[in-house]
Amino acid sequence: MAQYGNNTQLFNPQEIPDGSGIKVGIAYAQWNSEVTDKLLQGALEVLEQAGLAKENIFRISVPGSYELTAGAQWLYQHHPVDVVICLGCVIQGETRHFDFICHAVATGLNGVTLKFGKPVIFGVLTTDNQQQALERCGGAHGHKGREAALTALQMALLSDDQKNKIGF
Ligand code: DLZ
Repeated sequence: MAQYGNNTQLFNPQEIPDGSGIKVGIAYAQWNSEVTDKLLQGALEVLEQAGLAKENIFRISVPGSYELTAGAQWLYQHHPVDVVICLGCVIQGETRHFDFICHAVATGLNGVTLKFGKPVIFGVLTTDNQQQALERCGGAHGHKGREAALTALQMALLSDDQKNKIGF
């Protein structure tokens, strides 16, 4: 099984679980789209490798990471998804905007998990500059979009397991 904390060795296709029975929502932010497009592409590749049909992937594009919370909430309200992946990239600027956005999206997404009792995967990069972000979506530091998709599959399957154990 893939190891967390060392994602350079992740994503041997043979290690990706069978996700053919899973429905996934993806909310992704348009800010820093040169990064979030790569995160999205990596996540979609993993879901495809897991055997998800295209019609079982529901996407919503939101303006910035701050809006990911609303996107995640709408996905659970309007689509029959088992798990939601949120993809964004917040880059430190000269002002404190970074802190407010990061705090809001982290607490917001956690709130959606608690409200719906279903997993929301935090695929939001929070970096000092664009280079650090690019290194984390297919560069020296792995691929956080692919990693988020794998986490989503694991969480969806885990919650299926839990349902089976307690009989509903
Ligand atoms: C305004 C803003 C800034 C300064 N930086 C980022 C960023 O680095 N990453 C990101 O995803 N979004 C940023 N935004 C936009 C906010 O997330 C949000 O869309 C606006 O504040 C409007 O609510």
